[in-house]
Amino acid sequence: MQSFNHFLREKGVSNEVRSLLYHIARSVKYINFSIRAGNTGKCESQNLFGENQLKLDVSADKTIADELEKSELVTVIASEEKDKPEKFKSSRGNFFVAYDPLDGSSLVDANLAIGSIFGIWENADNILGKKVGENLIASCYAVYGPRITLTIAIKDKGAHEFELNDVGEFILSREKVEIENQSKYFAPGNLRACLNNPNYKKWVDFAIENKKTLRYSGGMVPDLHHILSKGQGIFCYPRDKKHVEGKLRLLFECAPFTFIFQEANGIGLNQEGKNILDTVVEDFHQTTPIFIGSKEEIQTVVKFLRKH
Ligand code: P6P
Repeated sequence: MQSFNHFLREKGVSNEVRSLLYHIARSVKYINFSIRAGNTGKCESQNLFGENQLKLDVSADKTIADELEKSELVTVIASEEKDKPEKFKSSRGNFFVAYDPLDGSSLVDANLAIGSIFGIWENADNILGKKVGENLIASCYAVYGPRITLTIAIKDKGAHEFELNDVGEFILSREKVEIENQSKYFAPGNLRACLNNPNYKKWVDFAIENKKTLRYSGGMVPDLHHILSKGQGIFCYPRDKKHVEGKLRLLFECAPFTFIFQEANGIGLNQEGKNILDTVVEDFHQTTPIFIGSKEEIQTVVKFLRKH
């Protein structure tokens, strides 16, 4: 059973990135404790998107920010729960970390799995105006479900899953996660888009006619983790009248997951069929439609949306 740090060292991951991931893993452990402690009440506050914040959202956000500051490797952080990025005073590194502290937190009261998402850029100098994939060197996400897992992808070193054991260590549970080109599962998010986009409806009908199995919980993290766990799947969240540029956030959700999926031979495209990681960052909170999963299947979906 390989420990998190031992495995990453063997993979040749730098001391700095390993140390930063260690602090992220520690924040995941603390967040898991607060979820299990049942602190799921609502705050009075709302985030930038007008979404009610749970006490858990705010505490998870603070837990992560504190751990990133303690690492002394991060210069700038951006959180889905904060209106603006924050600069740390003292840091001996120059990493930029964007994170969604508790994605899908509204599902907590239904006792469904939720997660945290992290992207790590090696150069914190202005990310605005650059392609989101430029300097993105690692991404990871935690699933707070029946098991607590942390899946980590490092540039050109693959994606690997670690599971929290009963003594609080993350131990390697799946090395080199791979996604096949075909899939029997599909996760058609934002079905409302079928009302003003007949091509999306055509693709959903095509998936049903091809007997694909629906797997959609409403939580991006468990829904995408399902694809990586089964090694196949299609997750879509197209634009619609309410979400003209999609709902899911480029920096906090779509870029980190596209990075992870690419390291697992999957693909993440926008509604024009372009790689999500080629999207130019214009605003820290910008959103994008996303189609992510098994390569051939995702290319089929995007063709449906563009051609029919
Ligand atoms: P809808 C959760 O609020 C979230 O941000 C993602 O985790 C999830 O994939 C999406 O929104 C679900 O959106 O429109 O189905 O509620």
